[in-house]
Amino acid sequence: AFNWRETIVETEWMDNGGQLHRGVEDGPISLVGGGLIKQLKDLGWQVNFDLHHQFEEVNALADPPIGKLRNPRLVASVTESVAKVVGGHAKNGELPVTLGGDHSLAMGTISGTLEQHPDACVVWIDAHADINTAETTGSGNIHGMPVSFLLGIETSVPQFAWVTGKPLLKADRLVYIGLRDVDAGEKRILKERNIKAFSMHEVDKYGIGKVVKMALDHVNPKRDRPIHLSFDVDALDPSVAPSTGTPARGGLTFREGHYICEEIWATGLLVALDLMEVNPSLADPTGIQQTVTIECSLVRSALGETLL
Ligand code: Z70
Ligand code: MN
Ligand code: MN
Ligand code: MN
Repeated sequence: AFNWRETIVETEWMDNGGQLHRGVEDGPISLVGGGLIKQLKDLGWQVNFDLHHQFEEVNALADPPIGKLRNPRLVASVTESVAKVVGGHAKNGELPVTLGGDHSLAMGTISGTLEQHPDACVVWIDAHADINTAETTGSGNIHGMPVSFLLGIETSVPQFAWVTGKPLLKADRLVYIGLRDVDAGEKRILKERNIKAFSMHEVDKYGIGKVVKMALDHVNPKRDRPIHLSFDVDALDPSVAPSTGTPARGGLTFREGHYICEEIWATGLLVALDLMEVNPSLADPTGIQQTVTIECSLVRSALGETLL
């Protein structure tokens, strides 16, 4: 159904407003420095690399908290810009790859995808559910909240009306894999809304092969819906990918992470990819190198690299 081989667009975003660790804005450039663009060209993609999108004018704004939310204007404005650009690339038949930056960016990327592919489903790979509301958030960090805006659960913050006012993601078009650090309020929301989530417990119980199949059977039973894959690097075990702001023990192995990407690619339905939360300032040089290398190979797996 989809043949995106002709063009891939690398969109790269600077955004560290959704959380407190400095340095996550340097994640994208570290991946590029790790050779990602050449590797994708070697796979046969035509790569348009958009360089860093800066947003200095936004950074200069005074941005006091709104309720508990930190940097709300910065994050709202950056994510809205991201939605426009990602939506524009999708409209051109290109496959946007967004390198974060923190996971609040997924508000922008997924909104952009839905604009072009209203029937798309989202596979969200993460240690965290990122579904806190303005009320349930303990940290005030917006990277812990993007899903609640995307599903229209959180509608009380006018700055984010641009996302909640649009056609929203439906709860049955979203599935999680890798969860293990979920706040009490988030657990309540997942239960109330009947949102499908495969935690590390299910990965242990069934194995990653069965989990990915069950996840796709849930969001994409006929394998006919476009897929947006949003991959937070902290889904991986910190022993595999230490350079991230909120490491949580007991995560996906190297192979489990790659297997997910390989299976999504094999559906032929991938329309957009996010790779988020790489922070090259967190970890020692060996750990940073290790994280950048695995990030590059995850992107390659999601974009068609096979083992044989
Ligand atoms: C916590 C919060 C989070 C990523 C940490 C953590 C959220 N639930 N998300 N790292 N990617 O602050 O809301
Ligand atoms: Mn672009
Ligand atoms: Mn996340
Ligand atoms: Mn996370």
